[in-house]
Amino acid sequence: MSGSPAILRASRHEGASIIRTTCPYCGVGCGVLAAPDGKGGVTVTGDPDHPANRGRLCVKGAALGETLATDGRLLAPRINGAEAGWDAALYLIAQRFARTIAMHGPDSVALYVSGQLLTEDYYVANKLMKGFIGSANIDTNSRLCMASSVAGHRRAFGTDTVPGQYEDLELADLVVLVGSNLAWCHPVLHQRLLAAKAARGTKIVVIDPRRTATCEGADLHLALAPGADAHLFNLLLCHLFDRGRSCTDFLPRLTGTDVAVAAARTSRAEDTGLSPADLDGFLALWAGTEKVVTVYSQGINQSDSGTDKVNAILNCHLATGRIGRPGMGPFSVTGQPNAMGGREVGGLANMLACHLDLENPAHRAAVQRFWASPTMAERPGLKAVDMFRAVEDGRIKALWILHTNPAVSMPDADRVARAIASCDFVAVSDAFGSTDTARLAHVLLPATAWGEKDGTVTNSERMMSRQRAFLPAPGQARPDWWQLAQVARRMGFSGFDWTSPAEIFSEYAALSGVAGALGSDFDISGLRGADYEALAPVVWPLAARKGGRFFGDGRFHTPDGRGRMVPVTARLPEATSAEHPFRLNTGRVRDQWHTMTRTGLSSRLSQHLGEPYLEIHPADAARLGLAPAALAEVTSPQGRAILRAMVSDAVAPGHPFAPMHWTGETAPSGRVDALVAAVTDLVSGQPASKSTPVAIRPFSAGWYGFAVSSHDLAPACDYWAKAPVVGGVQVELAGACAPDDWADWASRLFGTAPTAAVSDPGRGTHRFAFAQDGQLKGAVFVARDPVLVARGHVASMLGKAESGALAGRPGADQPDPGPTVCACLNVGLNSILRAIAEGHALSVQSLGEALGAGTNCGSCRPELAALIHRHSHREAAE
Ligand SMILES: Nc1nc2c(c(=O)[nH]1)N[C@H]1C(S)=C(S)[C@@H](COP(=O)(O)OP(=O)(O)OC[C@H]3O[C@@H](n4cnc5c(=O)[nH]c(N)nc54)[C@H](O)[C@@H]3O)O[C@H]1N2
Ligand SMILES: Nc1nc2c(c(=O)[nH]1)N[C@H]1C(S)=C(S)[C@@H](COP(=O)(O)OP(=O)(O)OC[C@H]3O[C@@H](n4cnc5c(=O)[nH]c(N)nc54)[C@H](O)[C@@H]3O)O[C@H]1N2
Ligand code: SF4
Ligand SMILES: [Mo]
Repeated sequence: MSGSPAILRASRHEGASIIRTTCPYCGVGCGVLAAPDGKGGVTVTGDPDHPANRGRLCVKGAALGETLATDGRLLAPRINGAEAGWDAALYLIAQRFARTIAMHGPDSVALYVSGQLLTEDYYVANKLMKGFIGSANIDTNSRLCMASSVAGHRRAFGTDTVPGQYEDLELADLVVLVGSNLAWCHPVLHQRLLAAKAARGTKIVVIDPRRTATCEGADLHLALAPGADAHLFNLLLCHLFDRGRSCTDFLPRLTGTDVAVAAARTSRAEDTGLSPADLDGFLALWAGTEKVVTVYSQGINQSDSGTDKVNAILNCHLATGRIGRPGMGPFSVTGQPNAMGGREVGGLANMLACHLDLENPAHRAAVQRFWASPTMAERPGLKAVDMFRAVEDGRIKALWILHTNPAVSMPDADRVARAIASCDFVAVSDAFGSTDTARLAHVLLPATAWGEKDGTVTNSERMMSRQRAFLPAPGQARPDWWQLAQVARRMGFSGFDWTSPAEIFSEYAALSGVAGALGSDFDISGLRGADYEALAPVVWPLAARKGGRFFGDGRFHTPDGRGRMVPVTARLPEATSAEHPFRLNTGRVRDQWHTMTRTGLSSRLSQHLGEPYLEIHPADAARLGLAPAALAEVTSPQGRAILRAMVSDAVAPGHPFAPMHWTGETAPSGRVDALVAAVTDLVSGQPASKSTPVAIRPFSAGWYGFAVSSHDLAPACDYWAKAPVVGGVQVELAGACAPDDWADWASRLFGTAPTAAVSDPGRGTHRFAFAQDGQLKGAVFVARDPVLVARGHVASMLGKAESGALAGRPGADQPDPGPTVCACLNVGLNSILRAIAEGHALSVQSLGEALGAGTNCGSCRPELAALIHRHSHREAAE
């Protein structure tokens, strides 16, 4: 890999420096150039020299500069809500941990960490817990994310090793995307795939019960029955053997072939829910294409049989020898920016560092010697769901949560929040002090965030890249590694004296050399003496002879060196019940990141899908009497949520979808994990976040409202959802019972009396404006049905002349652009539909030429294609 300078002397910004760093969002791991303007602002562009993205960024990466303001940041440590010094806060954590361990043993404390920690942070957390506290009660949100892939890899390969590289998607003739919404969740990798398709005609198959934006670029969408993936890949395995498509040269490199095929024979075509034509077409295509990559993600991992599903996929690649060679292989794409780094470092409760085995005494002894540690964890610790159960029942009495928001993102989230609230002692490290989890902490530690901290991350293709600081730490914020090391030192442990991430990285690289000598594939000791500051993106294994791929030579990391075929008896998820007849699927939207603490700060990113919603099939909606844009009340045995109904045939009847992003801060009744059952995979402990049985009925709203305000609002009603707009916030509102006096209600909402009002009590509509010196500061619209106003237009009037605001829509000379589709160039749905209707847009390219839509980052191009597809057809049909 050629060395590119870490700091580019300015060309575009006179006198300023441009820093090379890596995007803090998804596992694609795009290189970023950050150009600070010296006044707190930063211009962010894609790094043309980074091999992962070659200059491209998706809309989240492109909007990074809009999320760096320090308003709302946690700037000083707090103890029980009161500001405190670092020393007091660190001492308190060390004392509470030490005391709890002395009284109740090492397993009475726990760390819950994150795949967004940098490798150096992760290394310190793991060393502290496993080597010095002597318990493996350290688990990570990667348990909710990658655990089934980790377990599947270890069963098949002997280690958790991802065989392939991104370029395999460009070299393949067939790419199968299983349970992956690549267009929204790994957008730059998706763009690379589409470019390869345009260049060489790559066939793309999407396997997802839901029609997603990813289906737009695909040749075939298999809307299989929820959870039927192992049946499908079992049928494929049988087909491969029955048609003589297995690889006779590779089979001797494998064990367990016969039992795997015998188990696969129990799967039936009808279990997949696919038509015979679609099923046969897929089997023939996969079997007949040598260069095939099967990409999979949360539709596979987040299942109560996720590990088996992973192995059902791996079995097909092993049986054909289509693994670890250019353009071939199974490819589990990681979600978080350092999910892979955390796996390398051994961040999970059942792993040791550097792909070593926690349960292997020789491995433990070697690591203990290297760390010169007093004690070592000898058995796996509690996995995330069990860890919070242990917090709930008091087995864990002191907990430290870093860089994750479990009160929102864990299944059965209300119960998890109650468990955290009931714990004797909780410390939380976060960049923000108001998250749902931070609000439950006794000690709150301010963390430096992206742009302020230094370290390394590893992306989905095992490429390690540097994240570099280009902004000063705000207030007293400190990096996570420093916080962990300081507590370790205060607990009396030695070996935590680093003064920089570079020193930690060097120690880690040295440890990987010890692991390498024990046979581990993760050996980056060659990077030990490297210039950390200038470290260019590098893929391991470092030895070039492997070409960056594993297993193509038929050598695996199992004791006998052979790959293992795993017998998979496929089963479908538990049936739904009469009481909870719908199966709730959950996941992500294009422009938000998880619990929205950062993407939720950008008004641009909040325009695309800015409110919690339930995507539900028209037949279900009709049967339930649920009108489009009405509110749905969703209940499960775990909890309740209220979500906006998005009626759409993209989902199957009985199988609605809801995004996971909203929180107590943004939409308290839109927290989807309050509904999700904490059912886990027996092997991996990963929760099944995509298949909770729920009941749905219309929320009987007595009124609906919509407000904009230049200051933050704290509504008190059954439903509200907040999103930032330029110069303020917009809030959707609803309640079961209408207040007696709307003017009084509006005054309380805004903390001041309205300056203009238009009411029609007969029709139940009320509109209030709030102005100061003639400038609009706020407005609220109330109606008996979902409020029909041009939201973007009303929001854009904030700070402008008050007159006309209560009309709720632009004058006749200004057409309403409608909800945003292209967030970069701010192009709305209505404008796009008009261009299509007027015949200006027969392709994504001509739409771009006409309106600019889709011409910047390209994240919205699949949606533009879908709109053209649907609406030009409709025009033609009408
Ligand atoms: N915009 C955005 N991008 C992100 C993130 C984000 O928050 N926002 N988060 C990152 C993280 S941490 C992760 S883990 C990744 C996740 O990336 P993905 O896994 O691609 O995203 P999800 O939306 O969770 O789920 C993928 C798909 O699985 C489908 N699915 C559900 N059940 C089944 C099933 O039984 N079988 C099959 N075949 N499919 C099923 C869902 O319909 C959904 O479309 O995204 C990363 N990228
Ligand atoms: N229903 C459902 N639930 C899911 C999923 C799903 O598909 N469906 N997906 C699961 C998956 S795959 C994942 S990965 C999880 C993600 O879930 P979480 O990890 O809980 O989500 P984030 O919002 O990314 O949380 C990161 C936290 O770290 C804080 N932070 C930002 N920068 C820093 C920093 O530098 N240091 C520290 N200490 N803190 C910082 C942020 O403010 C935020 O509070 O959600 C899981 N939950
Ligand atoms: S695809 Fe987007 S979110 Fe993912 S790393 Fe690249 S710029 Fe960041
Ligand atoms: Mo994830």
